[in-house]
Parts: sequence; C-alpha cells; structure tokens
Amino acid sequence: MSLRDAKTGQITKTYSLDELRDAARLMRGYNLVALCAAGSGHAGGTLSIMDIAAALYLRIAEHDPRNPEWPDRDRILWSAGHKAPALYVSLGIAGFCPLDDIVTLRKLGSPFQGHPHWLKLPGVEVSSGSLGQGLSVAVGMALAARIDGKNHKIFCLMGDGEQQEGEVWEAAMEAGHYKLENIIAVIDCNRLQIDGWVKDVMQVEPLAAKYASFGWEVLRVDGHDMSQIVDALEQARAVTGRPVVILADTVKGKGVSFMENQPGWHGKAPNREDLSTALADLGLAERIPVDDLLAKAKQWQAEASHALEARVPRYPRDFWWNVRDAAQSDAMHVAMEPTRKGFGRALAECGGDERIVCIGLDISGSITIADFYSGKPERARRWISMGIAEQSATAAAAGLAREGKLPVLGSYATFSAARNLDQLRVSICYSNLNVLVAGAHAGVSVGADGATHQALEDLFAMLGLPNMTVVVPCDAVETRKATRHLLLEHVGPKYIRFAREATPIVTGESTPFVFGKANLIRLRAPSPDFVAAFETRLAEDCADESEHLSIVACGPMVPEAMRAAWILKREFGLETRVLNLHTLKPIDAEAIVRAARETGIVITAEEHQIGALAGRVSMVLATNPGLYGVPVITGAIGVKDRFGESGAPWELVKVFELSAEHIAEKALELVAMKKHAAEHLVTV
Ligand SMILES: Cc1ncc(C[n+]2csc(CCOP(=O)(O)OP(=O)(O)O)c2C)c(N)n1
Repeated sequence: MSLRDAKTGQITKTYSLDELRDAARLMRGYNLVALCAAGSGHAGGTLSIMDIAAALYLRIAEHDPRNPEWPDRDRILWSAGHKAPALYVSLGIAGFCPLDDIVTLRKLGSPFQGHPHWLKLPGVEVSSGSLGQGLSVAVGMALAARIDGKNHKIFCLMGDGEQQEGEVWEAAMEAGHYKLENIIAVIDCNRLQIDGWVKDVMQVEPLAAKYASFGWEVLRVDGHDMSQIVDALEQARAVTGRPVVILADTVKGKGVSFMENQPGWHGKAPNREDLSTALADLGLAERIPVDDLLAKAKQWQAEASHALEARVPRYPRDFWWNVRDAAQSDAMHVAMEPTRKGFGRALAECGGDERIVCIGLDISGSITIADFYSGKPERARRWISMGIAEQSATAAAAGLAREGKLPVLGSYATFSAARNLDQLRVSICYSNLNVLVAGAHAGVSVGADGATHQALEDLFAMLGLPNMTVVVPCDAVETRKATRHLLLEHVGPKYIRFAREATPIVTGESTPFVFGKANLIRLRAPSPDFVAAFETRLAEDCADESEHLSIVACGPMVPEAMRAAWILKREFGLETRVLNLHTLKPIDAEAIVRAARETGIVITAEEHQIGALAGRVSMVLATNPGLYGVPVITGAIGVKDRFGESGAPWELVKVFELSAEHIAEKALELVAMKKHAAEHLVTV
C-alpha cells in the first residue's frame, strides 16, 4: 500500500524501509528550518513523531495528494495540533503541497498556521490545537464511515501528556463500545510534556492496560524503528472488531543531540546557529538549501508586512511605540514588560498565606504561576500539578475552596475560561466559591500560535457568570496590584485576564488601583517619558475638562488608547479622556456616565471580540436615567466576529484593527459626526 491515484486506483509510489528512514530524516531537517524561520514553534514533539509520520503518509495511508478530498481516503488526524510542522512536512513530502513553502510557517497569511486549520490547507483533515479533542472527532468520522458502509481507516495521532485530558477517555470508551475497528490511534510516548516528565506531572501509565480495559487492541513499538512502525501499522489495519492503539516509545527531540529528552525544547525554535548544528547532527548539512529557504521566508514576511502597513491608518508623523527615528515624532519612550510577570510577582509575594494553593495545568512557567513556588520549597505541598486536565482541575479547585483553601488556577485563557466553562459555572460560580482563575496569554498576544490559542471570547462567558468578578489589568504593574487584591481582599469567584507579549508599562507604584473604580487618564504635555506625559487619577476625583471625546479601554488597549490620545492632540488638537476600566465586573457606571455626559462621545477599546466591554458599557449608557435625553455618540474597537490567525503579536494588533491608529481613526469619524449633528440641530 502507498500513495495512490484516486481515479485509476494505481499506486503512484512505493517507499522501501530505507527510503522511509531517509524521508524521515529529511522531514526532520525541513521541520527545523521552518521552525527557525518562524522563530517559534514546537521542536521536541515534532521530532519524536517524525518516523511515524513518514511511515503513515508515505507508505501506510491510502490517499492521493492530487485529490486530497477523495472520499475513500484514509484520514489522519493530528489531535496533538502543536505538532503541526510535522504534519506540514508530511504533506509536503507526500506531494500535497510544495515542501519549500512550509518555511512560511506561522507567518501572517500563511496556510501553515501555528496549529493546523483544515480550511487553509488541503490535506489537513481537521483543525486542532486544543489537546484531547482529536480522538472524539475520529469517533465521529468512524461512525460516519460505518453508516456509509466505507472501509477507510481513521488514524489519530496523540501525545502521552495529552492522555491526561478526560475527553480522551470518553472517546476511548465510545470507540470501544461501538467496536470502531476503523480507528487506529497512535500515541507518541516520549514521556515528556511542558512541565517535565509525564510521570511527575500526572501519571498516565499503564496506558496499555487502560486502553485494553476499554476494549481496544494494544500494540507497542519502538517509535524510531521503521520496520517495527510499518509492521505495527499494517497489523493494526488488519484488526477487526475493535479499535487499535499503537503505543510508540519515542524520544522527544529525536535526532538532534542537544534537543533529545530536553523539556526546554518542547515549545522552542532553533536559532540559526542551533539549526546548523542540528542539521549537521542529522547529516543534512549539504542536502537542504537552508539559505534559499530562509530567504523565501523573509520574502514572504516582507510582502505580508508591506500589505499590512498599507491598511493601517496613516498620520503625518509616526506615533508607533518607541520609534527609533526621533525626528519623525515627539519621540516619547516607554518601557515594556509582559503583563503576566505581574501575576507571578504577586503570587511570589502573597504565596506565604497558607490558604493559597496553586494548581498547575502543564503550562506553569510561561504563565508565571510557577513563581508561586520557585525557590520556595516550603510551598511545594501547596503546589498541585494536575496535568493537561482543565475541566477536572477547575472542579477540584471548587473542592479545595469549599474546604477553606484559596485555589489559584491558570492556563491559556482559552483553556482556563472556555474548555472548563460548565465546571466554572456550576462548581465554582453557582456555589460562590473563593477561586482565582487566571486567563493567561489572552487576546492576540500569543501571536504565531494562531486561532486556537488566541482567547478572544473568554470575557463573554466570564462576565455572564453570576457571582464572577472580572478584572483586566492594563500592564504588569497593575496586574500585580490586581492579583494581590483579588487574592487577599476579594472573596468569591474571580477572573483575571492578562497577556503574553511585552506591552507598555503605563502605571507606576503610586498610580491608584481601586477595585471597581476606573482611572481617568489625560495627556498633559509631551515628554520623552511616555508615562510622564499623562496624568492618571481615580475618575471620581477628576473634574470635567470638557474633552472632545472619551475612550473607555481595558487591558493592553489602555496604552493604545493613551497613544490614540497623543495622535489626536498632536495632529488634530483634540482632547481625549481615557478611562482605564480595569474592573469590568463590577463596572464603574458613574465614570462611564460622566464620560458620556461630559464629552458626548464614548469609544470602547477591547482586545477581544467586540461586545464584552462594548456590551457592558452600552448597557450602562442605555439604562442609566442620568443620560435620558443626552445625545451620546458611540463607537467600538475590537475584534470583528472572526477567529484569530498566526502572525507576530504586534502585527495582529494591526490586522485586527486594535492599534492606536485605528482608535484615532474611529475618534475622528465620531468627532465629525458630532460636529455635523450639532450643526444640524442648530439649523433645524
Ligand atoms: C487543552 C489544552 N491545554 C493545554 C495546551 C497547551 N499545550 C500544548 S502542548 C502541551 C503538552 C503536550 O504534551 P504531550 O501530549 O506529551 O505532547 P509532546 O510532549 O509529545 O509534545 C500543552 C499543555 C493545549 N494545547 N491544549
């Protein structure tokens, strides 16, 4: 069996074992070049799965690269979506797409998204990236094939850490119950996940006994022995009456000496120097045209950047953050730091409180929750690793809270505030329990990871949950203050949302942070120090200055709103009132109503689908008796009902029209509208 022509049924190419070994080696090389060009991505797991991928795509699966939607093809699902580059080089080497094109991986507009998206690339069967869902999709496909009387196989590739997701076991039960003999699952047992060894993070073994008890046929192979892999896959095809799982013992980072068995290489890309060493390790130094490929990637990036810049509103001067050419602007400068750092700092500082228990969900370092215990062994017993199991961990947090503990759990906001929504709703919010949930890496700032990892909807649900408090701080300093407050002062369900990328620090130690109370920010006089150019006070302490408009913002949109105020004053002589609405729930209605009454224009700015902030502010405006009969013009900046995509974080700020330039453009439109309305009223 091998690659086929779907129309004639002819085999188009057969790979010998040696050819497969060689192909896997080449695939490893192209994979690393693409990762290097992208500057991010997952090296470890893509290298461990590569021999299996080569065998599947080039010899075992029946499919036709020129006819990717051939109805009788075997399906290969990548439940472990972070291994996307391995999927892409498999498609490339099998002929579904040009191998060289994969070097555009993770770049703006590329079909090679950070996690696979079937609507962008022929040969990708399903979109994935949120772990633990692939086997369920395979069950659905297998049932569809059975209903239609089809014989094709559905292969599903998973990781061993991924087995911690409860959904995997629901799907395993379903496949066993329905005796889905058309499913062949392969688990890449490299024994590592992000936080360390699988056995330490959350033991999943004995996988063989577990799958067997669900009615599966279990095979075990050395996942780097091509002969064993091919034999096992062929044997699996022949099994009848039950699903098959192949447990493949592999090495994370296989083939590259300095990556093998190193947890640090899970989600890291090689730099140019690493790449040369890695290709030499693989014996590929002369075989891959690295410089040409990297040049191709650069060219793609240049074209994408050019096209993007053409879409961003322009002003006579360049107001972008920390522009180098001082002659072009007032040259205000600002320090940048990721907001997540403030979360870690607060946990490190407050973690001595014996009630606090932090829950790890296998992404502990990068979201900074690990700062709670790092360097503090006495806190180890209050650090609970739950693995990749957001739903159960959320309900476990409820249990801890019911017993008087103060649990903190966090992950990418898509996984800590969406994957587990019912657990948040029933076990935590309905019970009104004291749990702090961190929505980390929220918004577009996870950049190249793409849509599956960009939380752009989380606030809808969190704001909609009764009893839930929601805080979206604007920088690392405010994140620290907000975390401290939520941890130690506020009792009840609480959600804090922060980002991954470094963003401007626009508050200081002396800037007020009063829970539930907006800050009012006004540009006073340009200064080389961006922050010093602004005055920030509690909104309730500020008198009306009859500004031309108000911008109500939260999170990383606060600095953008401040920059918009700079553009509007410098270029158009307009005064702006910026409200930093760090607490979205409970909302500071008074500050919003005053802004509307005193300026007549309210623009909301959120790094989220339009409607979380805009909806709540609109409700205040629409229902407050203080505004009856007062003309107020409104506008909303935010993501416009679309999924995210891969790109650099600051590129995506422009793609999604979230930049200060976009806010200023909206402001000018509304100011013109207000002027027109005023003139119209006078003449009537
Ligand atoms: C639902 C969900 N939670 C968390 C993540 C973040 N994440 C990406 S890869 C990964 C570790 C996966 O470990 P494993 O399945 O063992 O894969 P491998 O080590 O082979 O890369 C995690 C936690 C995710 N993608 N999806």
